[in-house]
Formats: sequence, structure tokens, C-alpha cells
Amino acid sequence: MNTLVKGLIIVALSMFVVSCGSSSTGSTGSTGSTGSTGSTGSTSSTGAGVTAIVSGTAGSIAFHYGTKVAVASTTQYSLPMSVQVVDSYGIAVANAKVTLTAWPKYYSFGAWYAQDPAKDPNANCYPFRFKTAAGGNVVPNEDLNKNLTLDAGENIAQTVQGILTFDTYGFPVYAPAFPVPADDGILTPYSATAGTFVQDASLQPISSVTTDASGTANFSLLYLKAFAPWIVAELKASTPVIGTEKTAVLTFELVYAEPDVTSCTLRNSYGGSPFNDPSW
Ligand SMILES: [Ca+2]
Repeated sequence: MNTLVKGLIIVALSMFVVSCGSSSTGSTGSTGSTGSTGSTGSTSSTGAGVTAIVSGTAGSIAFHYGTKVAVASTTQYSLPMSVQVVDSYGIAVANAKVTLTAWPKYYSFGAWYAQDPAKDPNANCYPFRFKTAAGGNVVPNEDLNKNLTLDAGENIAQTVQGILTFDTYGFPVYAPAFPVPADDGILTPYSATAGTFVQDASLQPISSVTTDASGTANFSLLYLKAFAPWIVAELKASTPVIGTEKTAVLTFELVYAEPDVTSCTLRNSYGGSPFNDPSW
């Protein structure tokens, strides 16, 4: 893999720029009055976008991460992100306040494997997730009601199949399934594993951003190296619209930096998923 991130995701959601107190630049009609008619647009879906129709027009907010993850420290990555707000005419919206949240939606068990030198002279390392009893390779966050408290029924046992070896075609040969005890007494994964938002290289923590004259705000997601890519983060960017909130959702596995893969640094430092049982 030559790129430092696995892709670019853009999520759009609707917003009616007038009502949230922001203003578009140089637009005619885009800062129209309240009481506009026809605000009956849909508010469904994530990933592909949401469109609300207000007075026959729609606005949107784009939310994405950059093409290169930065190494913030020996233990942390910093993933550049941007949000851009435009009105229904495609005009930038300045001074729109966008609230940001991060949540570890899924976690996974797994290990870093060194590529066969015969097949890869660089001997890159790559992550491989263990198989769960449900047949997938990620596990939902145990904190089902997201209250950061371990409630009855939330400490959930898992059954996992690690990998014994790889066949001649490179496919994994799984070991017999074995249980992961449920009695660890903690929520897995804890909320901080998805990282926190910071303003810039100063790493000043933030919980919201305000768009500039171009309708854009830049920030970063700061997270620990050990959790990439074993956490699937769910990030949300929300902005108030007519007394309620519209939210864009971006879900992706935490990105790791290419140098740490080519050098097997992550494997050598952490071995595998931090959620693996220490006895494995
Ligand atoms: Ca809970």
C-alpha cells in the first residue's frame, strides 16, 4: 500500500444555514428569512449524505480526513481533518459552529504479521484481525448506551479464532476458536481509544470548530499509535439547524503511518491488538 491512508471519505448532511446563525458569503438568497416553507427534506442515512429541502434548496457540510497521517509523538498519530460548510447555492458559509465527537464504535483482536520475504523483499508488516464467533472480525463497543458506565449485560464474552499460519495462496489458516472471558470488569474499548480533537500542531484540545471565510475549518484527530488499526472510530460533525441538529458521520479504522509498517515498528512495539488477552 503506497498511500499513507486508506482513503478519503466524504459525508454530506443537510443544513439550513440561516437558522444556525451563520452567514454565507456573497450569496443572493442564501441568507433568507426564517419561516421559509417546505422544510420537509429527508434526514436519513450516513456515508452517502443527507439532503434536506428548504424552500426548494439544500445546503451541505463536507467532512473528511486528509491524505497523510502525521506522527505527533513516538506514541501518537495526528490525522488532519477538515469540515467545509456550503449553503444551498454552493456558497461558503462562514462562522458556522460545528461540534465534533469521536467514539470507538468497534474494536478488534488481531496481530501484526511480517510479510514473507520471498514475496515482499521489504518484509512489510501488516495487521490481520482474528475472527469472531459472529463471523466478522470487529466487535461492537460494549458500552451499548454510551454512558461510559459498565451496566448490566454490557460486559460481553467473545469467542475468537487466531491465525495458525497462512496457506500457499496467502490465506489465513485459523486456529480453533477459544473464548475471551467476559469478567474483565471494564468496558471495552474505553472511550478515549478513538482519540480526541485538537486544533493544530499545538495539540490544543477542542470540541468544536468555527468555519472561516472559506466555509472551512481545519483540525486534527489525535490518537495513540497502539490503537491503529484496531479501533474503528465513529466521528460526528454536528451543527444546529432550526432548533435541532444535523449530524454528519464518518466511520473508519484508525489510520497508521506507512513508515511504521515498513519497519514493523508497530508490531515490534505492540505485538498486536491491545485488546488481545495478555496470555496469548
Ligand atoms: Ca453503559
